Parts: sequence; structure tokens; C-alpha cells
Amino acid sequence: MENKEIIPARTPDDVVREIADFTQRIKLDNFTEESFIDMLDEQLLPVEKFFADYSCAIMEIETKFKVLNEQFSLKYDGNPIESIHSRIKDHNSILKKLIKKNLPRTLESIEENISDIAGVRVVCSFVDDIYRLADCLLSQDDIELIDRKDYIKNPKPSGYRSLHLIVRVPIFLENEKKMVKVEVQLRTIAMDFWASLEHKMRYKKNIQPELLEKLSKELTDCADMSASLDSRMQNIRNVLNSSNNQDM
Ligand code: 0O2
Repeated sequence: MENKEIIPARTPDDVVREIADFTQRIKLDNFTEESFIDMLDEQLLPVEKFFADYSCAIMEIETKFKVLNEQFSLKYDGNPIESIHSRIKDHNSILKKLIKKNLPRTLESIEENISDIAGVRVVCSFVDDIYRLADCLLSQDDIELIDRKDYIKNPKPSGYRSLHLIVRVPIFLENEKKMVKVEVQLRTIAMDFWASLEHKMRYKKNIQPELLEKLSKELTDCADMSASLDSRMQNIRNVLNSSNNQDM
């Protein structure tokens, strides 16, 4: 039999150590004043510009949702959007993802391979509003759909539910138009409540494996209950809406 070298999988500790080595290598103390300015010009400014493009893309997507929210509130009863939260992925999370996926640590690689550098989370009260908003966004002719993952119809084994859209949106800079990727997560208040608690549990250190298993099961149960709550609330709203129409 062929004698193959076995490469052990990286543990989370290995990843943290690699991040520490990486940050050590780019320590700013090692620069003289002149080389520090050169380094800023040559290296940091393109990086700042890189992330600024994602901030602009977030503004574009947020504005689109705010406009839809306003329009829907005139047409239907109430605003479909409860809140919008946006973020640029932090540098450590980007590096962790590059290491996990064994990707080159370059801006080109980040741009090509990481779809959630810019993230916009839209929280609604009702599931129907999620699909209505998603359809309206995707029907706009400047929006390009890259990927759609429906974790509401097909929840993750953990119980995670949300509708994910990876889109490209144009940003108009001084002399150019650029298409920039944004991950949009649409979810109900109940889904958001669940996901933030589950996220806390996943990133909690020093938690005993038996307790972690117990809490994960408990959270999966809670996910089922919250899905049922969303569905019952949606039914109540449907009945209210149809009785409003009959009254007219
Ligand atoms: P963070 O801290 O939110 O940024 P990808 O790795 O993105 O190329 P993947 O893994 O298929 O591809 O992405 P997925 O699972 O479709 O969606 C990724 C994001 O969805 C996560 O981002 C979370 O924000 C959210 N998410 C997905 N699954 C779960 C889950 O089980 N629980 C919770 N709480 N959130 C989830 P990040 O980058 O993992 O983290």
C-alpha cells in the first residue's frame, strides 16, 4: 500500500496561534518613521479602500430596504422591517475563514472567496414579509443574485433559520462603477433571538462537552417552538388581513 503522509487537521488552538504569529509579523514597532509612512501609502491605504467599497455597498443595500419599508408601510398596514443591522466582517474572522478554507491571504482572494465581508441583517415580524422583501430586492435591475440559501424552508440541523442572499450591488465611485458582494440575512424577530443566543453558546469558551450537548438539544427544541410561533402569528395576521378586506 502507498505510504501516504497524514496531515493532522488544524485545531482551533492552531488557528489562534497562526493568527498571533501573523499579527506579530506585521507589528508596527518594527518600522522607522520613513518606512512607516511608505508602508501606510503602499499597504494600508489600498486595504482601507478595499473595506470602504464594502461600506458603500452596505449603504446601498440598507437604502434599498429602507425605501421598501417606507413603500410597504403605505400599501399595507405597518412597517415590515423591525430593524436593520449591518457590519463589516472583522479582520480576525476573515483570517480564520481564510485559514479554515486554506485560501491565500490576499485581498484578491478575500474578494473572490469570502462572500460575507459586508453583511446586512434585516429583521421582520412576519415570515411572509421576508419573502416579499427578498423578491422586491431581487427584482431590482441593478441587483445581481449570486446565491440564495433558504434556511427557513430547510433549517440547519442546529435549528438555525434565516433566508440568506448573496448579491452584488453597484457602487458609483468618482470614476468608476464597481459591483460589490453583500450577504443579506433576512429573519424574523424570533429567528434572530434564537440565533443570537445560539451564537453566544457556540463562541463560549470553557464549556463542558456534556453541558454543551444538553444546551444544543435544548436550543434545537426552542428553534422548533419558535418556528411554530412564527407560523401561528403569521396565520393570525392573515386572518386579520382578510377580515379587514371583507369589512371594506
Ligand atoms: P458570523 O460571526 O455571523 O460572521 P461561508 O462559510 O459563509 O462561505 P457557509 O458556512 O455555508 O459558507 O455559510 P452559511 O452557513 O450559509 O452562513 C454563514 C452565516 O450564517 C454565519 O456567519 C452566521 O452568521 C449564520 N449562521 C449559519 N449557521 C448558523 C447557526 O447554526 N447558528 C447561528 N447562530 N448562525 C448561523 P459566520 O461567518 O459563521 O459567523
